[in-house]
Amino acid sequence: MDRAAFACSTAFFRDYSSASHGAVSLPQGHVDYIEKVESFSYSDFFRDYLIPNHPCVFSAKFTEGWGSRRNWVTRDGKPNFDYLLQHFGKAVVPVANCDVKEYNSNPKEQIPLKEYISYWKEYIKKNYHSPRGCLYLKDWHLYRAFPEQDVYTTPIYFTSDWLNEYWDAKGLDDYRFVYMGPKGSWTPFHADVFRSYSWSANICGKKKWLLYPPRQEEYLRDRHGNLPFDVTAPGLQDSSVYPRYAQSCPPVEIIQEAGEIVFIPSGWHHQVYNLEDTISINHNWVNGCNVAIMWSFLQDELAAVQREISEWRDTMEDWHLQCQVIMKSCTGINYKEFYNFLKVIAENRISVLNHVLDEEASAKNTHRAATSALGMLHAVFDLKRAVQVLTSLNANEDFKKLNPKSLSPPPEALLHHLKAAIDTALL
Ligand SMILES: O=C(O)CCC(=O)C(=O)O
Ligand SMILES: [Fe+2]
Repeated sequence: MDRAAFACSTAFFRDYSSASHGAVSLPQGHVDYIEKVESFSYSDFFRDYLIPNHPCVFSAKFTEGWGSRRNWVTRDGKPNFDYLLQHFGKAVVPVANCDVKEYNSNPKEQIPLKEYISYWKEYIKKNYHSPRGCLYLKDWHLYRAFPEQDVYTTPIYFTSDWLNEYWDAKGLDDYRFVYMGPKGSWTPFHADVFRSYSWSANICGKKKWLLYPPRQEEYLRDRHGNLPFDVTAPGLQDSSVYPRYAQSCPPVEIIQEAGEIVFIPSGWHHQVYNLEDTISINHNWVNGCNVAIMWSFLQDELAAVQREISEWRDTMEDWHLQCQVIMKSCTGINYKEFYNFLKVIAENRISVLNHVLDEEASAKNTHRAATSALGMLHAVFDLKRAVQVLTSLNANEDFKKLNPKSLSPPPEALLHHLKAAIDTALL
């Protein structure tokens, strides 16, 4: 991370001890547009969007230097199929069929990119029709498959990213994706994995986003408590099926043009349309600002599993463990892994602090000492937020049932270690 970008305010990371949890009062339909790169610092983003959990749109100036914007797009702003074929043709990519509903999603298959691009060309030629339906390439881990390609660099605003830091270290997964789809392809109503933030940049094309602030989705549930697949479906007007729909506010609407980046806050449900042939790059990420939202989501997920198998609670000896197994397979993470996630991030931050303190001790000039201090503030902020969530996790009755003392290190010892590191850093 470019430490100079934290230069705005040294008090910055200390002043947000209570997470906002997404209580939002946006002026109806208004989303800020960030025009200029030079006058928008990391601190501005942190204060005005990350902490309050508000969406915003970055102008195309923020993606101007990206290789994908130069190479993946033709002069007339369309996807450059030849370039994509040449560089990635052999890749096998996940493709969803937008015309078919399977539970609350679209069925997916894996096909070679080469095949997807021939389909896409043919689809355009046949005036956006195909017997195969409207296919949308989504959630392709392009960066993981082609890390050496000059595609994009993550803007500094999105680089405090615990999710990818943790899963990169495990070497198994990441949350960095490419989407490509013809005009008319779309993503059904959802909130992102673990209630993470998302940023999404259009390499070419145009998207329409419909966003609902946290808790608005409660008005969109049907009488069984299920969320809609398509929030624009006329069926939502039927109050015998969607009893609270009349009380819901209209969504915040964003039209995102080529080159622009949309910031989707934590826990905001959304539905997305490609208004033209569109390619986008997106990351999901969690950091000290929304990790409490992730933790509260995980508690809701466990409660849902517990309700689901409540009838076996008294007869199954390892019922609590079974709930964790099911949670892991449905949600992608369980309580022990969440503990490990917080531990890995917190230990990484302690290494930063130790490194900074060593550097400071040997710093020969004030400039070096000052930049060290800025990196340190962010590390201390992260540590404080990790301590808050770990404290809540450690006090949680379901977590206590999982024999936490057997964890390495046990939570009490880890918390003690982290608090001592914070105190030393602030001395
Ligand atoms: O672009 C899309 O179709 C969906 C993207 C999305 O849901 C996200 O970035 O969170
Ligand atoms: Fe999303």
